[in-house]
Amino acid sequence: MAITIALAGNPNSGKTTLFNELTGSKQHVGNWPGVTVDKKEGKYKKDENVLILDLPGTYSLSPYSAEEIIARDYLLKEKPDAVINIIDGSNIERNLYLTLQIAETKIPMLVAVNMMDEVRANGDRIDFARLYEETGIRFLPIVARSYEGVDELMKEALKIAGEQKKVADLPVLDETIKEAADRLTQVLGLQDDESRLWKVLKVLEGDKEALGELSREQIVQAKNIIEETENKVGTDMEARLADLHYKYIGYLAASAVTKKREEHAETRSQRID
Ligand code: GDP
Ligand code: MG
Ligand code: K
Repeated sequence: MAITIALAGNPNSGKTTLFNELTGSKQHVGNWPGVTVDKKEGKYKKDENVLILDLPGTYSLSPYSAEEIIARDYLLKEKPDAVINIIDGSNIERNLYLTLQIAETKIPMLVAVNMMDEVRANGDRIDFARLYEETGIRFLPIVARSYEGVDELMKEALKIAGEQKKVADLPVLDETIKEAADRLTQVLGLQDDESRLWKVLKVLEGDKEALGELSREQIVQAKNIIEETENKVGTDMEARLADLHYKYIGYLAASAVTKKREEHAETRSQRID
């Protein structure tokens, strides 16, 4: 039986470079907009029972752009056996937002921290053991462009795909939002649903697609919970949830990343081959 591994990441994180290496494809890696909107799949060159899928590059799994909708629908409806979330190691904070979103889908995942050549050249340090300790998710260093770490990455990806070990809830929410999430879980009857956290957070955010799946009665009750919680926290729910996610990301980065020169975050976007 075939195993499917999806590659998900921000634009320019190196997904296509990794995809081409894994599938042996000689295809040119382009950077122009829209190049990865097509769903690309290929067989893992070292095991033809493994299918590799290159998802469109996205910064989140919101239902706003075509890329986000493709990536999100694929992860939630077709469900790969595992996700390799590839992130740019020289820009960890920005990339971790998508990581948290994928973690909330509960699909077995690991994180490939790419561009380690640049991280090293910048003199930055990443504490991989700490990232694992904090999240229970494996973070593995790679240099996709020169195949460094790629075999180890695939070995681990196939292991987690085989074990089907779900990602645990990360300590992102505060008590007030947790209480709202628990109440909403009851209202939606989601106690034993493995996508509970994802669904509840999306409804709390007012995500159109998630709301579209509720009955009218559930929408009324959800809106009540949202309104009461917004009154308690004094800000709208979408902003509060974004804040909590960024706060956790800030904490993770502060715990595990040591930057030698801060200015690199800015010059990095102008990187030229
Ligand atoms: P995608 O948008 O996620 O598909 O990213 P690409 O695979 O197109 O890569 C974006 C850019 O980063 C390209 O110029 C790649 O050559 C470059 N790149 C990919 N992997 C690495 C790496 O490990 N180190 C460095 N320095 N550059 C890389
Ligand atoms: Mg690409
Ligand atoms: K580059």
